Amino acid sequence: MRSETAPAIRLEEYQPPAYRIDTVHLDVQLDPAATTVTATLSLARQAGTKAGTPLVLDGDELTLTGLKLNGEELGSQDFTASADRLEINAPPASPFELTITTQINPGANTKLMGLYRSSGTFCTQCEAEGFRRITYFLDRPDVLAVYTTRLEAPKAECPVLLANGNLIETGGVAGSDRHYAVWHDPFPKPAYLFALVAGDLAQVPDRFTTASGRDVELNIYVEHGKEGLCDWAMDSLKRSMRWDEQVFGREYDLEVFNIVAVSNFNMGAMENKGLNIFNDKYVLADPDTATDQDYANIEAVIAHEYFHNWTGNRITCRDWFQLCLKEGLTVFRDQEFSADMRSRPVKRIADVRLLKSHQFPEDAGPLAHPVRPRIYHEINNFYTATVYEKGAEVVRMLKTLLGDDSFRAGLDLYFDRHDGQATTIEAFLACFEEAAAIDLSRFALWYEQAGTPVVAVQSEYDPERQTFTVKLSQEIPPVPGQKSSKPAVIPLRFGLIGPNGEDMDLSAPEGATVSGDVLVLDKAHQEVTFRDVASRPVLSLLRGFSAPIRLSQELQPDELLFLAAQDNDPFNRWQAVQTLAMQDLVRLSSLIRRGDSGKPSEDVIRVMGSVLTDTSLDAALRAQALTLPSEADVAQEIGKDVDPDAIFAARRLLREAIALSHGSELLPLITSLAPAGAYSPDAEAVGKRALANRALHYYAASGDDDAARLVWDRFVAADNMTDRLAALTLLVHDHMAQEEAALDHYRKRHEASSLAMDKWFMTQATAPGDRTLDKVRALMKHPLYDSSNPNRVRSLLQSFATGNPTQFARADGAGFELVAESVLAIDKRNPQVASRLLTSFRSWRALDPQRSVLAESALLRISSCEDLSRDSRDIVDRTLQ
Ligand code: 0A1
Ligand code: ZN
Repeated sequence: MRSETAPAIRLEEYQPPAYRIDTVHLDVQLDPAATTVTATLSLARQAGTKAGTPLVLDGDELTLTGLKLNGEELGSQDFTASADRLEINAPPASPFELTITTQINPGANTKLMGLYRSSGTFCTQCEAEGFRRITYFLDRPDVLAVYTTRLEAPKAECPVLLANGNLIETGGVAGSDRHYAVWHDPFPKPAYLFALVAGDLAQVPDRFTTASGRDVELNIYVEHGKEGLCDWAMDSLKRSMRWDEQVFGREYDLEVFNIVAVSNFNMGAMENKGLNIFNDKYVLADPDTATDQDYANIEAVIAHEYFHNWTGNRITCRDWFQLCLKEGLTVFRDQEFSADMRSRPVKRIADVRLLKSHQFPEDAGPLAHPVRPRIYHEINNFYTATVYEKGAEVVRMLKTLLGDDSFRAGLDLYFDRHDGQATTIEAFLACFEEAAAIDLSRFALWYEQAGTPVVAVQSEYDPERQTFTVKLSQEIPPVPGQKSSKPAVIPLRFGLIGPNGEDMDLSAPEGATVSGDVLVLDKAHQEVTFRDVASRPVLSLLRGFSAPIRLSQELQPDELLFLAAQDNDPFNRWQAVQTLAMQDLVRLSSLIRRGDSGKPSEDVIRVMGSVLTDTSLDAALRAQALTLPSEADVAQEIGKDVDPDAIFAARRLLREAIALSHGSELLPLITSLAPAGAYSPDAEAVGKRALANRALHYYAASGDDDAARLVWDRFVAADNMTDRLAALTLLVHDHMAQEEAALDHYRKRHEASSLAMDKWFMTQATAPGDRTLDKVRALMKHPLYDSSNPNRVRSLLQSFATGNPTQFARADGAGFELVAESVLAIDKRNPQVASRLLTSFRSWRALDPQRSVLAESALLRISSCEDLSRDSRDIVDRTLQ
């Protein structure tokens, strides 16, 4: 029999909790196989709850071993208990105390939710619903309590004992080898922010003085021997703390801020109050094992988790439908932080690339959902690019519409008014409405409607009347479960560029609200007329990607070339280069599909040449412009009847043509750009390495011996992981003669570093060519492959499924089969990792008929599994619907 779909939870059915929990005292006796948790909860009926209303607490795989009410053992007639529920039939009318004892087995917890062990360290993950795997509780974000946590464990095995808040007591347990620590967190919090860590870890200490002069102790805890890999994370933390004070006026509020890095973690990191737990991939770095991208990710994730202290912890979500309230806002904040730390345009390009490659396909496929969903079956499946990345775009649009000052005033009001509360998107928006005296009821549609709006643009210049008219229309393509949609409020940043390349000075146009350089499109169709326009301008629209939309703008090739060379907005300049390349790749793929041999456009080759040689441009920006749209980007643009082999061949053709035409410009870029001095992850050095490696990527396309030798030499001589991995990727993905030698060389050098070896698995899993599938199967048997480690599974299988379109979507279906088999195997251990992997099928309907039939049969095979987890059941049901 097929496993059941979990019941639907609906936003409209939200009910406040019947009981409050004011304080929680936890006593945790740590033991790998039998940990005892005694939770003492002080409870009270909420106003409006009838006396005698049963108290129903959530549980998940729990064993109840004791239960007292106001200190008295409860009789079996007074409650019912099962692994996932504890009901007290008739609680007292006045406030009461419940003492619950449970026994759990952290060593057997392979789901990595609740209390589990990662390489011998006890740690927890409670978001979204993991606390109920530790004790019975009202495990919902609108129940806020003050926690005191006492941890006890053998001192030799667990010298480090950590929980949320401030440390208030430590000591030895008389007559035993055990010791204890008591932590108190004065800030009321929901259970999902609870955390504890216990183990034998090294401590990397530091300090921070807040703006108001309070001294905060900072610590990063890591496995022994990894202390030297924490400098960048610590530096990022201190910069985040200062930046949040300066830019948002937010100060840290406890005496200590602890970070723990663990090697087994389902997601990136977790913002538990005062005790952030991280996937070690977002903490550990040195130049030899971490790339520039890793350094940037660490900076961003450290900042993200730290910023949650205000946006998420001090102010949390009323229910899980409001997840974007904390996530969208916090992603926006971390994006702004990174933009301030580095080049703003380059950061914006990277964020938009991520949005388009992850969120746009989600929004265009069967897993589409609004930024604030209205229904879910399994909340773990809603930690999505839509909630996070599109959620951040919505906050960014709010800032664009309101202007910097009103936006800040609205946020200040939000922090003042809702501190200590669990709240909603409505309450958030109300703060901006009040601060800016503006009606945001139409804007709020961004939270309600799924799908990416398509904005069509046509323009006309009338030389006689000196008018420039822009016709705009918007539409959201059909989305599952959303039959119709209303026009959204879309801020379009723009400029009209005159023949001299300068933005024209314009007076307010007719037909739309324009403030500064932002035009607000808020109707299905709108016509905007600019007067006194002396000559035909080129319209640069959606500057800085001011809204998460698809633009359908019929620009002539000469206009695109003009924008690529002249636009004052660096983002749109990059976008123009990308659009030119994209148009050519779409054209070439369709020719190749028909069996013709296409010839790349001279225009594109020329533009790429001018980017290569334009030293007035930032190196990082040049590297971004020279990066062709990915295979997945092109597939998305084509939209239906996709043949990944044709797209691959088109990209290869264009890459070779660029290499052939600009061979002489490439070599100097490769050799002369090495930043001087010791490795540094600063923006300038990163930009230089990116450009040199991009040039190498083209240079290698010639396939000749000189090129192969240069790539190998750079691989061997590299003094940092960025250059080493760039060269290794070329050797392996271009199947150069020294492919195997390079993989061996790398393995020997990095065998001891799990994070570096993840890259080794990933490089092989993403290699094009028919041999990859067998290679991936062989790597699954490699001694270093570990199916219980989420990072390792992601580095091999997730990167195969999402980063290797021609092999995942092989025309014989073997790629789909491999991923389906893996989903089924992993699902038994770790449903969250399995269901994530399963989302790689989300664009299956866009494939050509032969491939989509094979993808469907792999999905049906998963669906027919009898004991699928609710996580995977939810994804497979929605993907097939
Ligand atoms: N709140 C974290 C993300 C997170 C979500 C769920 C997790 O376990 C299932 C873990 C982390 C963040 O936004 O960083
Ligand atoms: Zn977050």
